[in-house]
Amino acid sequence: MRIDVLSIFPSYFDGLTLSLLGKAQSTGLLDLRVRDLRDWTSDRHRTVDDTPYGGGAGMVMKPEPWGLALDEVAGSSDDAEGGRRPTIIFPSPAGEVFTQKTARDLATREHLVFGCGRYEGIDERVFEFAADLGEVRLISLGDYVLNGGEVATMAMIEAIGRLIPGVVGNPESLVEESHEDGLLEYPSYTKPASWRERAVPDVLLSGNHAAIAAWRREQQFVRTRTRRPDLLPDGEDEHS
Ligand code: JF8
Repeated sequence: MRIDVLSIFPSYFDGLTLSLLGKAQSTGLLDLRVRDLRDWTSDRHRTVDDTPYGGGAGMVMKPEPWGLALDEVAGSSDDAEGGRRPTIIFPSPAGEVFTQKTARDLATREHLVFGCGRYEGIDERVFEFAADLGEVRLISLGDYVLNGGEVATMAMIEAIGRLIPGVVGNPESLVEESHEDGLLEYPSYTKPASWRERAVPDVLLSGNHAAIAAWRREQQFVRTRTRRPDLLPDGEDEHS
């Protein structure tokens, strides 16, 4: 999978070279290209923002650098020659909310482009123009306010990247994850069996694999009903 990121703070993404996604890049499973939006400015101050038409607080990102950047990373011959179009994602608090389902969908794409806004956002015509180059998605990380799209993009790339086949060594560890089966994960324990007077639940030491599986499932329902009842369809919370 190829992922292009456009940002005025490209060093935010240095962390994506660590750990799992760093390995995915060195093995060629993930081709991550982070670009500085200011590379597509031509004035001495490398200006990417301007005052909003109609007035109001703050600044808006100018369309011209975005147009040139998208021409280069999303309009590139590599996609178009194969008849393929990239998926162009703009993190936005006004977008659809990102979930594990969104991550699974986006993990099937060959080419993603993330456009990271700052200030009060991006000139609306950029989204219209981007739709000529690919499928445009406005996606929100959640219902709270960030200062820009970078942190949301990092979270999305991590969630998507680990679903690329081969990135997570043991594929079984993917299906046991919170949210993959619509329930929260069961609690985990390791040695020692007693720590600061706190014991590991007996069933986990019993060697009874059926009892362990049943206990874990039960814990998933208890936790989900307590912490995230919104995840349970009505009537499916009758366990314990
Ligand atoms: C932004 C550009 C976001 N869940 C979220 N809260 N806030 C944002 C966000 C995204 C882009 C920009 N300010 C300027 C905030 C997401 N995704």
